[in-house]
Amino acid sequence: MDGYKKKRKKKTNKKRKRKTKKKGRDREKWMLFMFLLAWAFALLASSLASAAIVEHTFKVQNTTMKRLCKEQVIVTVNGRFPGPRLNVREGDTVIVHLLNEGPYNITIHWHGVFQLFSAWADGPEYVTQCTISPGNSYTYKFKVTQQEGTLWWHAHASVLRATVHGAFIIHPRSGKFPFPKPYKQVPIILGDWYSTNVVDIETQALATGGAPNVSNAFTINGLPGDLFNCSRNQTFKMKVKQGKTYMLRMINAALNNHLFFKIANHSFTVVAVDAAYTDHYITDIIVIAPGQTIDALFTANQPVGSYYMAASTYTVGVPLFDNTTTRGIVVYDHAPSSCHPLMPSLPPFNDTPTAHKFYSNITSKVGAPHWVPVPREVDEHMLITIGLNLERCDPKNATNATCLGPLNERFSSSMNNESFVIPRGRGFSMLEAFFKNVSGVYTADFPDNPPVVFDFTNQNLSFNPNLLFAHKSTKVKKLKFNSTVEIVFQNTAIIGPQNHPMHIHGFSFHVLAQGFGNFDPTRDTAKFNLVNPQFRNTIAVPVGGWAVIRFQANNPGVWFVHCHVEDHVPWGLDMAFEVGNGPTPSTSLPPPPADLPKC
Ligand SMILES: *[C@@H]1O[C@H](CO)[C@@H](O)[C@H](O)[C@H]1NC(C)=O
Ligand SMILES: *[C@@H]1O[C@H](CO)[C@@H](O)[C@H](O)[C@H]1NC(C)=O
Ligand SMILES: *[C@@H]1O[C@H](CO)[C@@H](O)[C@H](O)[C@H]1NC(C)=O
Ligand SMILES: *[C@@H]1O[C@H](CO)[C@@H](O)[C@H](O)[C@H]1NC(C)=O
Ligand SMILES: *[C@@H]1O[C@H](CO)[C@@H](O)[C@H](O)[C@H]1NC(C)=O
Ligand SMILES: *[C@@H]1O[C@H](CO)[C@@H](O)[C@H](O)[C@H]1NC(C)=O
Ligand SMILES: *[C@@H]1O[C@H](CO)[C@@H](O)[C@H](O)[C@H]1NC(C)=O
Ligand SMILES: *[C@@H]1O[C@H](CO)[C@@H](O)[C@H](O)[C@H]1NC(C)=O
Ligand SMILES: *[C@@H]1O[C@H](CO)[C@@H](O)[C@H](O)[C@H]1NC(C)=O
Ligand SMILES: *[C@@H]1O[C@H](CO)[C@@H](O)[C@H](O)[C@H]1NC(C)=O
Ligand SMILES: *[C@@H]1O[C@H](CO)[C@@H](O)[C@H](O)[C@H]1NC(C)=O
Ligand SMILES: *[C@@H]1O[C@H](CO)[C@@H](O)[C@H](O)[C@H]1NC(C)=O
Ligand SMILES: [Cu+2]
Repeated sequence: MDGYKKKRKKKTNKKRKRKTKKKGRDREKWMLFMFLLAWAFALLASSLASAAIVEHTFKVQNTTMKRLCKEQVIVTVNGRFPGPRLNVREGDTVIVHLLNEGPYNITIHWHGVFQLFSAWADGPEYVTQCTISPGNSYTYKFKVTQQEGTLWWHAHASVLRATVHGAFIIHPRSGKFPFPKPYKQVPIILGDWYSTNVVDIETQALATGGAPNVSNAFTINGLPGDLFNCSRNQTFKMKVKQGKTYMLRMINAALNNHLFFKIANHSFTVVAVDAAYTDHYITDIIVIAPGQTIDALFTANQPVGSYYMAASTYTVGVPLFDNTTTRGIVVYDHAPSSCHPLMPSLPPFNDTPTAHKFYSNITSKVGAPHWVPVPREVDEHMLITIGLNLERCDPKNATNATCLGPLNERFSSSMNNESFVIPRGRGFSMLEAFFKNVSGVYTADFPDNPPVVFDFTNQNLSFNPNLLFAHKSTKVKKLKFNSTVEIVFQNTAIIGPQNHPMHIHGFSFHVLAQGFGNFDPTRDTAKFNLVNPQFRNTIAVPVGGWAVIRFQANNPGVWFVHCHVEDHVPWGLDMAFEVGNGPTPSTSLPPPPADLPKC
């Protein structure tokens, strides 16, 4: 943050110097005119805030932190959990030097950033880059354009994002929001905490084929809160002044859990989701899926006192989950120190009606900065089933001999019955293979439709042996530059129905409709909102239901598509789009940076 301010200042000073020189060269009678001109330019520059370079160094390292009465070595950026906050203005260029001084291979993803013509900086391991191994470095460089609001950055290798993440805030270039400027902006990063090494948990689960151990606590800005006996003094406190309006920049960085969030006796006005402005939506509860972000205003309009903010999970179809509650405190100025904060009542864990109302009710703000109309003509129609599966267990095969998944098999998951294998150990990332035309890393035959049509959401078929097993592959769907794609994400009930938050890299998409049961084109196409649908990068597909999205593939590269429930990623609930180059050099993928890590 400090670096950001310094750079900006330098630039402004340079400008001023240039102007002073010019002024000095001009004749006396022009002096007043020139002075006025310079003054006008200075005004213009400060209001339009010319694009700057925002430069940071991220040192990935082991850090010992104490939570829940136990010290734990975690991987952090610059020793912080959550990691450093990035503040940029729309139009700025971001340069982050990543130095890996930690024990694991790592990459960083800038979640929701469009990465227009900069796919090399997107980050998912073996998709756009090989990993940065311990002792090595890579510089991420990209421009942030055509979007503003709250996003975030996180590790995109193994499960390291559990502790390697932070806010990525894109301020309006003009300094103006399409609503009155809030008194203060406060990031609220919802995360989770594991009292053991998360990488060990994943390694163990992938070895056994079973479900990974669950987190021990949720956190607000890294703190579990005072419902945990050992974390009484690890409770996030937010001081407010009565009558003032605050903007919460909320991020769900938890690995596997959707979260309900409330502040006792206060309501919110949602003004943006996934860095796209929305119509003002008033609610007393926020529901946020892993990967999603929400900008919500709240006014400290209650009697002076203290009020808890609290979060717990929204979960359906998961037998074992973290059922704890994290909380922080909103403290009004002059609140008596002895007062007992009021606690909000959170919904039951499986309250799908509450979640669905929030997820489906918000609309985009037509004509707001960076608003994008829904493309009317569709070039590619896809129906993609998403859900869990099994992988056959073979007691005779050392690599998959342990069978702690359902039916003594191993957990798997798929999209259109293709269970994605991240192409490690193939010499190149998928993006390099695309750019250099190397074969053997992936194939371009991802199906447009499920291979078998069945009653997708029928739970009587959850353990039907003909439907359970999915083939392992690394397949992409090829798209022509600038083509428009419409996707029906259809949840299945295989193993059990769940809400899968689907994230697409490189694009935000319009959410045309959502519903329960099987998508029915004749009935459900009529429900499409083509006027002011949500514009998101992560859509929570209703449990036992579907969601329809549409986007324009205006960005060449290989773009990962996956469930943002971390457990489902290595099991295979992923695919990728390979978007071809446009007609000109400026609409094509540039060559890779010289320091791109090699496999
Ligand atoms: C970091 O911590 C991990 C897990 O505790 C440990 O295995 C590793 O040796 C440590 N590495 C460094 C460089 O300190
Ligand atoms: C996961 O939990 C099980 C049961 O509590 C425990 O035995 C195991 O050690 C845990 N795994 C890790 C990696 O902490
Ligand atoms: C927390 O402390 C209270 C009272 O000191 C005790 O009753 C409760 O069992 C403790 N809870 C845990 C999880 O240790
Ligand atoms: C609370 O903080 C104090 C001082 O920072 C520390 O000594 C104490 O152990 C902490 N208590 C708990 C329960 O974490
Ligand atoms: C949370 O889960 C634990 C163990 O799974 C259980 O003992 C406990 O009663 C649950 N608590 C709540 C509030 O559901
Ligand atoms: C404030 O919240 C408490 C606890 O949630 C509730 O009992 C009370 O009715 C609320 N008061 C007002 C004025 O909303
Ligand atoms: C929002 O939810 C309410 C109540 O469930 C419903 O009546 C209304 O139509 C919804 N609005 C939108 C835009 O989805
Ligand atoms: C596990 O072993 C079986 C039988 O050898 C094999 O068919 C299956 O493909 C193996 N699993 C994976 C992930 O390859
Ligand atoms: C064992 O499983 C691995 C993958 O898990 C697979 O590649 C290999 O072919 C299997 N070997 C045999 C003998 O089935
Ligand atoms: C998935 O593919 C396998 C073959 O790899 C097939 O046996 C199975 O029926 C297919 N399942 C579905 C749901 O399409
Ligand atoms: C891509 O499509 C947009 C609008 O649909 C259009 O404005 C733009 O010119 C197109 N770009 C190219 C290179 O065709
Ligand atoms: C880490 O990266 C190195 C170099 O690319 C590779 O050899 C190694 O297998 C990777 N380790 C893991 C655990 O993926
Ligand atoms: Cu999922």
